[in-house]
Amino acid sequence: MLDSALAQVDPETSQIMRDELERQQTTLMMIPSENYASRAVMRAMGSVFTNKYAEGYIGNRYYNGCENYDRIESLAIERAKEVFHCEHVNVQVHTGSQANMATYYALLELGDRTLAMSVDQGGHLTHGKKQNFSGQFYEAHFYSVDPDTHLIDYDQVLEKAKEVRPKLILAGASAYPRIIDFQIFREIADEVGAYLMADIAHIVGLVAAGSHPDPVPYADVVTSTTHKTLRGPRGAIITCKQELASRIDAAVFPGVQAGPLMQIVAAKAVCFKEAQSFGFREYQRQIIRNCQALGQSLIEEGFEPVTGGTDNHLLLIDLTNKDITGREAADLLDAAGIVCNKNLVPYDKRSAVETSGIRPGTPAVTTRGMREEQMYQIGKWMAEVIHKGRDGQSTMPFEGIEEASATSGTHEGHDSGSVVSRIRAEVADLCAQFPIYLDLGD
Ligand code: DSN
Repeated sequence: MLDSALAQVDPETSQIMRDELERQQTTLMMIPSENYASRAVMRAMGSVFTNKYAEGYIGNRYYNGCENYDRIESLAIERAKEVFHCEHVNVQVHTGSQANMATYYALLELGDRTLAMSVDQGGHLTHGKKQNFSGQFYEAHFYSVDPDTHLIDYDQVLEKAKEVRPKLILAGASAYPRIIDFQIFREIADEVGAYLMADIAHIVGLVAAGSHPDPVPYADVVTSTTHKTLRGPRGAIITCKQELASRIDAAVFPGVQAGPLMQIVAAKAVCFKEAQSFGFREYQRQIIRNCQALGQSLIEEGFEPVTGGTDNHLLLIDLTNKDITGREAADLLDAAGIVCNKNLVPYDKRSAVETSGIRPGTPAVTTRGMREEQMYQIGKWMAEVIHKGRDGQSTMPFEGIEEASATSGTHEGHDSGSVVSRIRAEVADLCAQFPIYLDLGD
């Protein structure tokens, strides 16, 4: 990766890459949609498969010389089918958003009605937001979470489905900390004659490991990323029933894409193998245990997770009772080396730029080997940063880390800036105990 060839050809890019490696090594990656891909996955991404066009599908390409591309795509498909027990899978689709776009394109006519969770309640941009294709080309309707429990209210989804009569119902979220019941969604879809699409971009690893109910038996189409809890390359897949296979494939190519990224398809093959390997199920279970431990630590500090906790890999923390916005909190935490994102909470009174919440998650820190004990400590650090770190703190990550290391452990009586600096140093110490990519910096 960071080899001498790159450094010789392009020292500037090489240096930025080294800086990013150092950032990843010395900070806590707590954005729930991020993870550390394995060396094997990264090797496949940076391989000779990047050099060739392979438009078309196996045995039916538009360019010559694709024999190894057929082999690698077949391998990825075979493995994906073993992992997801699906009838058909498209492994060419570039991203989660394009997977959703291709699905809409395959199943809907322009102007058809859709029903999904809105982005301000936990859904995704591609689930009908008006600035996105899904809100511009289709008539998007939304179901909400319950105003008190913040859980999906399946009775309300049914009521809304009967009122809207959508052609497609979408189950899935980017910021929902609880189990999604795909069987109930299937029953609702059947009641109104709609397609059911499940977007499991976030929870895919949990699903693959049996730690979250599986949508494949219930949904007509399932879309997913491969780089979040699945820990593969930045990419996506679509699985579907056999009868929709040719429509989905045609929607991906030539519908919304041309040449596939075959180096990414190769890396998907690797990640599907890793998802069947010893330890993957336990890894996914540990993600959940870690998230619950983090939630417990934060609850003890007076924080309020939306729905009271989590069943999955993320927490949505409502900061309203802490008199701090999500943006301010995320910036402070970033300065302390705890990288998470601001997020709207259901029925948020603030804008998407400010927000009232943060959305910490545990897939990446679990990949580093951290357990409940470390999550408990991270929760305490988060609380201290949010409670005491606000005044006088630079929001520049890393600033003051050397100085803070020297004074680590002498925090009583320090001002808010030094609270952040001290915790930044303690975070770096913890990261050093759970190293990643040690061999990459040479
Ligand atoms: N950006 C992803 C997330 O963080 O949830 C969704 O696309």
